[in-house]
Amino acid sequence: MSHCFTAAQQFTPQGRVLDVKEYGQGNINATFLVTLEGAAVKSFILQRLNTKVFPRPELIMENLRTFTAHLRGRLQQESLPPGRRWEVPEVLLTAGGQDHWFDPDGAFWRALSFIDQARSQDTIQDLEHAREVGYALGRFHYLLSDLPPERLADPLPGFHHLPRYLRHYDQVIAQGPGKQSPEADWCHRYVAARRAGAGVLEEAKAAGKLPRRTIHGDPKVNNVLLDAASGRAVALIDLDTVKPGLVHYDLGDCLRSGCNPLGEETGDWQAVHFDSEICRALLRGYLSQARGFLTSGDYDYLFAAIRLLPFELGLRFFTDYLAGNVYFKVRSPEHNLARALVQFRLMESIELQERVIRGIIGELAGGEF
Ligand code: ADP
Ligand code: GN1
Ligand code: MG
Repeated sequence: MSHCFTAAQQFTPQGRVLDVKEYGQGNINATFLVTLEGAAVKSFILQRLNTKVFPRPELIMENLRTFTAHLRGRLQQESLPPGRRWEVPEVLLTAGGQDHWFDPDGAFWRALSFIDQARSQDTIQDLEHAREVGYALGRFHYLLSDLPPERLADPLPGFHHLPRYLRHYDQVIAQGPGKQSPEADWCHRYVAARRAGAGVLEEAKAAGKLPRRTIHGDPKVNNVLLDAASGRAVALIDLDTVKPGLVHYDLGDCLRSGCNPLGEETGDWQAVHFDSEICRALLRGYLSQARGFLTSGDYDYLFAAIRLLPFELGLRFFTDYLAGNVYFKVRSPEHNLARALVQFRLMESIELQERVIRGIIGELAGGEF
């Protein structure tokens, strides 16, 4: 919490900071809700970016400027059906007109407008919620589908590049025998059995079969805000990983988060499963917005993405566990191992349901709603 109050004051042009409290469940950055008194706007979001993960936070701010301006331009041209709203967080400035503030310890702080009358949930509550999460991702991709990805910088090189994560894992295990337990041994065997074929998305990208587009990078369920009254999706937040990539990374990530009813933090990893009905509803919501810009090649790689994104995240958690928990925030030394087991189990469940999931993709690709 150190410096958070002073940081909040930097982004407060009017009124007085009444309260600063920790907010959200993020694994990387620190998020705070600031409450003001005597100001027209009563709250805003304050974040300290993790500069070990994002060594060039200025690139994140530059990207935010570029794509939020694009989104606003598009939103002015588009009308939404009655009862729907769609919001984009705004970057707040300091008194000196800067989009960030360095505290005396050198930490990087920035502030965003608060999206009001909205809530976020860690897991999907029902099929209507699943559809809204898919809608939010589809809408985000749709609104950015005409922003050339090369206009964005890359604040996190290698993000979602599975062959690179495998190389990093190999480097970590080459450093010594590491931690041993039945669970860790199971994870090592798991990775060994599945690493062949893990490059399929990257190979398709390199061969020009899948286009680079502007993507979100981290569309897990709790990054979709829902209107507090109607439950309709109103925003996709957590925008630090918006950059050039494959929509497959986003779809795979959104589905691995949404279709795991026990959630990625469950301690009961053996009970984890992939819910194919949630998958169907989420994809329907997505395609209601995205059908117009997807190619048939995009559909061809969808199952691979659904299967590989939990593998990627499981591998990232497991490698971080082996490396001493240097990337993700943890509550105990074994936390990343527990998270890895959840993702690996989820992937197994996807493999067991391959026929069903491919059937859903086929139905929806064919326009059956
Ligand atoms: P993290 O990278 O730590 O996940 P997020 O940007 O997702 O950080 O913020 C954490 C939580 O704070 C979100 O899940 C959401 O509940 C809330 N939040 C973040 N930004 C906003 C915003 N602009 N308006 C309203 N709530 C927000
Ligand atoms: C991290 O910051 P947060 O919690 O939204 C991670 C994502 C993972 C996610 C898993 C920059 O996201 O890639 O999918 O944890 N973000 C980064 O919960 O690595
Ligand atoms: Mg988040």
